[in-house]
Amino acid sequence: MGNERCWNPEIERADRAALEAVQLEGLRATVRRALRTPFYRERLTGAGLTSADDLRTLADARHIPETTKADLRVAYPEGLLAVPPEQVVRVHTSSGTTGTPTVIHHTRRDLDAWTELVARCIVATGAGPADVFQNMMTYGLFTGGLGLHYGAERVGLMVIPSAAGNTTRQLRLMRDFHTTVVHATPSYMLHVAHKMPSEGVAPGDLFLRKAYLGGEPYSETTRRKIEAFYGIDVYNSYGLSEMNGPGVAFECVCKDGMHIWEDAFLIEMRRPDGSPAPAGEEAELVMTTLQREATPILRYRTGDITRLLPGPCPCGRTHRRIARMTGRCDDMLILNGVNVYPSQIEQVLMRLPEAGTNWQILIEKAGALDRATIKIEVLPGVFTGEVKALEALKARISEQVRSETLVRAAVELHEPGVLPAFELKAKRVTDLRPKE
Ligand code: DLL
Repeated sequence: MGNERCWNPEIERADRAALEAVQLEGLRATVRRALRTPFYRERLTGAGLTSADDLRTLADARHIPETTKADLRVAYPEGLLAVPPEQVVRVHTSSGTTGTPTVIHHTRRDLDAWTELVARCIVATGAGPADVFQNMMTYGLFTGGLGLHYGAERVGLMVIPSAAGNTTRQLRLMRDFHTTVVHATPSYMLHVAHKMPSEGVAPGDLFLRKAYLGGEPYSETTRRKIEAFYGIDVYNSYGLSEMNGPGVAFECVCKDGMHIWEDAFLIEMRRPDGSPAPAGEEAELVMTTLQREATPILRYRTGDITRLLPGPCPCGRTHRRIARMTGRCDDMLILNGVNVYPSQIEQVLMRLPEAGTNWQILIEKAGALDRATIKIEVLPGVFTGEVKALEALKARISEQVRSETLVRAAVELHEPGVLPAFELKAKRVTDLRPKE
């Protein structure tokens, strides 16, 4: 497999020394840009880092303060902008809209660099211009849609920008245009599989060969289940909006861990106490952008738990591989691909004049999709009203939660004192989704 085709063989197969030289240059450029932003200027000078020249080796990155999602929110909307506004050509924000989202600005070169990374990922899976690519990810502020779109066009695949949802139409497009590669969340891919019998479509009626699945965690068992049902190869794709979106790490034809593009991102593995984890140990992935102009981000704590895989990959790419994510080190939930923190839901609920003090969210699987139910205690007076009024209240709560967090949830109203009370930390989330 050593001769697998690469989009950019020079960099994808670069030896470690060459790669590290590119990284050091990228790190210095990133710190130089970061020093132009109000947020990082204060942060970096506070840590005694006033010039990018202070960084002599990659190991010096340890002296740079870490960045968290909360920091990015504080910097909203332009505290991290490192270029004049007229150079910005696009903006993306994180999913979920309550409170302050995290914002990533892109220059034309940033979009070009992101497109290049995605092009590498696509070619690494063996796809090429003869393929028909149906992009079943949400287009918009969410990076899943546009992120893959331009990379696929650059490689020369025919792109069907079908976006998420409308399964009947997705299946029709797949059949009529002979789609060979799809991009979706694993839950949506399973949902389509569940719907196929009632749509009168069998896997043999389709022309599918590959699926790029990511945006949310899934297991090796789920991968195999999807592969067996459709008769295709599934490639794991990892990314996050703060690091562009998809195109951060992707499996190659070996399907054994995801190559993380190290010329674009400096990676560190962090133990909970902040110390570096040795290769092979599960730890939090921390990332620094090395190429981005508009929004440089230093030592970003992704919250995602993974480990570096040892040894070279038979495909010949030298960029290291990370294992499938095994969890998060915070309480972020991913519901049908939408990221949400329980605190965001709480903010919406506690603004309601009818709300009592206690609430919970129950998460289950309904077929292939995640189903959320919010149970909330309401003030005693509420239950003296008519059934119709109670139904309207439930619908209003559900709508407010949806419009502010993008999470669709059923709502149950309860009398005060019915939900379990907690003396210390409240356990708001009951997640009954199978772990496999
Ligand atoms: O989910 C970007 C993306 C879109 C990646 C499409 C891949 C495909 P965010 O909405 O910012 O961005 O969510 C990022 O989702 O920190 C992980 O917790 C989780 N995540 C993404 N991909 C995977 C994966 C996009 N393959 C957050 N496995 C990340 C496990 C994943 N978790």
